[in-house]
Amino acid sequence: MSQESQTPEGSAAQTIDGFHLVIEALKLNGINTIFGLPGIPITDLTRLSQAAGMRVISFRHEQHAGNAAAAAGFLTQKPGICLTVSAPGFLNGLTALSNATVNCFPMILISGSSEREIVDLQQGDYEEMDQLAIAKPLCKAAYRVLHAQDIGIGIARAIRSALSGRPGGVYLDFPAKLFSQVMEHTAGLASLIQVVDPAPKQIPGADAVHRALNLLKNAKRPLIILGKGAAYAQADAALRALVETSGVPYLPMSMAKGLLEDTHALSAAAARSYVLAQADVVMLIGARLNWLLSHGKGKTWGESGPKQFIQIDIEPKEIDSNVAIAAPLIGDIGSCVEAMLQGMGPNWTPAPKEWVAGIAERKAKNLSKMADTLALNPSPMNFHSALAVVRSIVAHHPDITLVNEGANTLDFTRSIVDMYEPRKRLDVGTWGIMGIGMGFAIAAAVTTQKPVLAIEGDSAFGFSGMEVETICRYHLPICVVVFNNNGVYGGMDVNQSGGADVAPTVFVKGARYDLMMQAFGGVGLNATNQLELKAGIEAALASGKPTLINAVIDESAGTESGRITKLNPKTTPKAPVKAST
Ligand code: ADP
Ligand code: TZD
Repeated sequence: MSQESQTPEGSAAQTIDGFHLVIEALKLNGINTIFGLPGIPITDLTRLSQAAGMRVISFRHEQHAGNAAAAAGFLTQKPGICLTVSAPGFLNGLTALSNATVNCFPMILISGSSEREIVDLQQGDYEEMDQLAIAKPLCKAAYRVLHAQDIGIGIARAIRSALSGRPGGVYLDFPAKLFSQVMEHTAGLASLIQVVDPAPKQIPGADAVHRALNLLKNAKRPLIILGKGAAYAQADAALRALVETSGVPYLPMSMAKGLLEDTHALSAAAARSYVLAQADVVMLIGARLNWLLSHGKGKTWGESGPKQFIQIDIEPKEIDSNVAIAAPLIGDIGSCVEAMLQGMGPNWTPAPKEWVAGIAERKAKNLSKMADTLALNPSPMNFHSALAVVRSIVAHHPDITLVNEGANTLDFTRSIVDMYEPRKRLDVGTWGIMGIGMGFAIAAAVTTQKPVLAIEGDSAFGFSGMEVETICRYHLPICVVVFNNNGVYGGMDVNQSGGADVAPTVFVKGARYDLMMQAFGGVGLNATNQLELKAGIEAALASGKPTLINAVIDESAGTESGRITKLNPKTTPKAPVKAST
């Protein structure tokens, strides 16, 4: 780790270089995993990090390394690290950094960069790019370190920026020259910083708690909405106590599923439209009123009369972003929920019985309808019949992580597959982005060391499919199930020009994604019915071997854009249009 060099006086002195300062700074802050892709100028950083005892997961494309870092940040409350080369590698990682920031996941993208003097004069260096300037608007904070003695400060700033307040993505720019700079060993180590209390508790004001409790107390039809901020906060016991003490029905947003088991009596997920339309007081906990909640207004929310909102969030600017928030509670979710519980005391009157009973009635009706559909066993499989298998497997293995992307594959999985434990569902998040699949799955396998099941649309899988090699290389217990319906949303679209090319949404029919996993020594299976699918997933969970199951799904089963069809601008010509010649 250290090397000898000659001091000006000629005596030997121990030195430490930039590479080792970076490694020691990360380790000092409890960061022991790097997701990245080697190349100039960071190849030695990956190699030396491994030599220093860190886990280095080397990917085939930086976007997936970045997604893995983001998911690791979400799961562990420590910023996930993504390490890339300059210009193109940096840009590949930037999509993930930006996505992490939008999702409020803490991560740090560390990219090597070319020489400042040449970049700033635009003299055409190897992979020349002003990376810092490009990263700045797309993440929470961005810093560049030019001198070895500032590596400790740079990494400390990055960690604190990623974790404090609303979590997010941070960019750290390390020009190539930094790595070979040396410092005297003791001074070098002394320059590193162990960040103290990077995500300090933020206690809400007593008046704000009082205001929120008053609103909740007087509600006739109260509703709690749990978002992925609540999952991130790891205040699981307090959240359960709040729901159960208040007796208020709750809706989990996608990645908050499992904070309380989806089978909980107070879950209103199976009566979502009803509760959103009917509730009179809505308490948002770590959830934003963005497009996923129809911005808190309009038909979804009933238009029957003004609702009043309580919002728990760490970011003050989030309040009143879409509609008026009657009772904002600014603070970390753990502290806010504890304060609410304390204010409620032991004699709190639970939510009105009629409201809870009305929801239970609707839930029962909807769930029995769903059970009828899930009981069907069509050939070929459709989304429901394939997911009936997944649903039952997750019920028997509640501790596996479920990664999920696609359109129909996403929407149906979210509503059909119950989750039972916190932070076990990772998906496309706030942007609805395709390509998170393998990166998130790898992060979950590496951080939880438990099996992961990735339920992937065939289009969605394609974005990160090459990472099956990474999965095989690190022997990760990941079972990927590709819902293969021959295209984006389905395989039935036709070329409206009548030309020879297939329609833009159609893929090669009958493709065998399972062979991709076999190519790298993993298990590949083709499943054409429920029994084969069930046997394949169960074998994968039992063996822990990297597995890819090509689940053949009826190509006409999906709808375009899944459940967000209304966001899709569309004109459908009545008859095929002849191509102009
Ligand atoms: P969802 O998509 O599940 O509805 P969002 O990503 O829209 O969730 O919202 C997450 C919210 O949680 C963000 O507004 C973020 O500021 C907030 N948040 C994240 N971590 C915490 C925390 N520890 N305490 C309070 N709020 C948090
Ligand atoms: N590119 C990126 C990065 N994100 C996106 N969301 C899209 C493109 C557009 N898109 C969707 O919103 S869903 C989807 C795309 C391409 C794939 C849907 O097809 P699928 O799933 O095969 O994954 P289903 O289950 O067959 O619908």
